[in-house]
Amino acid sequence: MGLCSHMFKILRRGKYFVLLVLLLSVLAWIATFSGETEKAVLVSPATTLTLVKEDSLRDKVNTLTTAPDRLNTPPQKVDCPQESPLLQGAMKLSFESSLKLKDVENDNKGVIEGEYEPSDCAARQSVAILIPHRNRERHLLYLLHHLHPFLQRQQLHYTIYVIQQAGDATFNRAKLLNVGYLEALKDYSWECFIFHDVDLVPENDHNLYICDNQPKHLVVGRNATGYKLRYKGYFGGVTAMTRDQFLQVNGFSNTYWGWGGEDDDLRIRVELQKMKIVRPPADVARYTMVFHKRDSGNEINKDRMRLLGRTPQVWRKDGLNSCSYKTLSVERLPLYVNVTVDIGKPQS
Ligand code: UDH
Ligand code: MN
Repeated sequence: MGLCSHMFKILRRGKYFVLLVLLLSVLAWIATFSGETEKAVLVSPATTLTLVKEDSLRDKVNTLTTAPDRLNTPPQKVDCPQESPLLQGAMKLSFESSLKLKDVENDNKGVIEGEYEPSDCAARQSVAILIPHRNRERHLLYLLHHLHPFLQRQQLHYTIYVIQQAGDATFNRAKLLNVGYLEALKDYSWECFIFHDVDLVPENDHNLYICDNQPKHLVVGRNATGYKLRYKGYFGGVTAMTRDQFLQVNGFSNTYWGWGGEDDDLRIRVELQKMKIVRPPADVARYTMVFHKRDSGNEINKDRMRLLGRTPQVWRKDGLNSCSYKTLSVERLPLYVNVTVDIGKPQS
């Protein structure tokens, strides 16, 4: 009798145990099944198309290659090394008048719609290169020719954006760069922005196009100025700021029409935020400026000193938050995203 009741108890417990196992299996099955449906939705072509715009090349490739029946998460790439093994150091630059856009496209097959990322490691930063532009096609070609391989040797994930000012009103470099920042962020959540003159070509790939914890000025020297800083506090030509640093200073002022002042204005904004401009060593931060004369439509801005005097009072309301423009087209060309924009004209 004692033995019987003992057996009965074990059987009853066993029943609950079997029930529990069954319940757990059903839950596990549901979890797996819902995961599968989510993946299946991701690879449906229509959804992929809308997602692709927002994502990086890496995400695009992952999404497109995700097999519907795959259970595991995609394999993670290892981080690219702290220092790229592909760097070459100082280079002698040449600007061949026979160079064609097609040549540059053929040399950069890994670039798709201006975007590139290393195939074998995860880039340390995602960087948007913004180039203000009007009527400097030859300079743009030379820059693309040198900059694409340069950035690839640095193992970066990047896209080059060219912001074209439409019409023939006075040029406004700073406003174009604000537009570039706002438009690039519609594509991807870039963590770093490089504001880049079209005619400055970096000579040394140890000059890293990544952002620091302080705003970075990349042009210490250029051929035309004997490779010396133009003046103390100069913050023009090529600069690197994180998304957050640029937002914190409310971007560039929109009010500098014509040549000069807008880069000093940005320096004042940075200083008002108690940020400190950093620069790479002088032997690395060297550029060749493709020779040019002053452009018509970009005459010296005689009002720039007055504008600089009021920056501390107006920076909060003149900048990214007041940048009004009309995007006329966004063309995704093989080597860059071409944003053509109507930024208006100077008031009065
Ligand atoms: N830019 C254009 N188109 C223009 C004007 C300016 O694309 O019509 C852009 C371009 O990216 C350029 C940048 O704005 O690199 C800065 O303009 P800039 O190159 O004219 O400025 P920089 O300080 O030259 O280099 C000043 C005039 C040079 C006079 C030369 C006489 N020695
Ligand atoms: Mn120039």
